[in-house]
Amino acid sequence: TMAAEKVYRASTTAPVNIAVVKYWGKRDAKLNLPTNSSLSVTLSQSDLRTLTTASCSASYPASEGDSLILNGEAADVAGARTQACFRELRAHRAALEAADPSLPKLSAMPVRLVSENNFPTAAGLASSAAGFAALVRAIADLYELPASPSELSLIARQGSGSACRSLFGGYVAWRMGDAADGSDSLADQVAEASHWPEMRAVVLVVSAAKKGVSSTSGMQQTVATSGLFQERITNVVPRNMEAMEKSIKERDFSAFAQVTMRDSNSFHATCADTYPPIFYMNDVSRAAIRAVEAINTAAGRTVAAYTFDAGPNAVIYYLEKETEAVVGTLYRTLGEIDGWKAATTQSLNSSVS
Ligand code: 2P0
Repeated sequence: TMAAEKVYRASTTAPVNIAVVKYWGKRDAKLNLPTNSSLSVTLSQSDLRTLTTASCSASYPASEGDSLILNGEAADVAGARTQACFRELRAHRAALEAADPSLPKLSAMPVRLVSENNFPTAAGLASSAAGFAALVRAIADLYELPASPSELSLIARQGSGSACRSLFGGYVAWRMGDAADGSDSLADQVAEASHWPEMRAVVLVVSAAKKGVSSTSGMQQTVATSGLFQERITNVVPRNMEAMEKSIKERDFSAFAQVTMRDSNSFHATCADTYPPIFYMNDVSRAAIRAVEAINTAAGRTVAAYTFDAGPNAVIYYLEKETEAVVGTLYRTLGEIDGWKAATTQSLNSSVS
């Protein structure tokens, strides 16, 4: 019949987010429940985003099951985290279908996903966050689920922790929650991007190499071995979350920048305190820190903030009016440093969206 051959389809994009108070540590590895809350800035979709199309049809052979083509190549969907996302989204759709028998039975059809990043997946930028956020929203749109971004963040979190923050633009908090089933571990928006339209970020790509220690295993090792980690989750992060939210509400760049840099340093210190130690930053990363310090000293104010995730690349936050002082100086200074001769810098002066 015609109905059996119909292909249902939905496309969406999800942006990359870069944390200014970092997620590092799980209290439940299966549900991706964190040991601390975190806060991120969502970058502009024109610069860094994943585009995903989800489709389903009764004509797709059941024997093929669900599938994903990522950047033109077949990718695995059998992993427990991807399976958790599919399972939850299908259960929501099945509930709608049970309540309204006139709805097509999409929940019984295989899903095909086609996904593409507009930035190099290997560059060590937060591709899993945008990837799982796009996967979840594309299927939720396909299934016409009446779910809010926060409700979808609960599902995306199970794909990759940081993905829950990519369901919102602007400034986004992931509240750690305390329920054992994870029902209160979700993202909410602290402020729209338009609240602070002068905010910019530049990404300095040090290395396109894949990172040595994955975030998932790195944070497990930290939780198991670092004493400094206890201080971080008990005192440092709660203080940083409060100061960060205040700085955003008051558009206080100096406070925003100082908390951002100190939280990045605290995260990398707990990595160094992990046994055996984990090093994500390299000499080139440290040169970028020195360059930012020199810029702030020369300005007599804090006009730039660095932050590093689980890799050597730097993200520098600054305000639009300081573009020349920050980005201009950064490129000139880093050009004189040995490590940067082989490095590629990428100007992604993004307004957050
Ligand atoms: C963050 N990172 O808050 C921190 C800062 C890396 C350093 O979230 O195991 O890929 O999938 O939940 O989300 C990277 O960890 O880890 C991360 P999983 P995820 O952005």
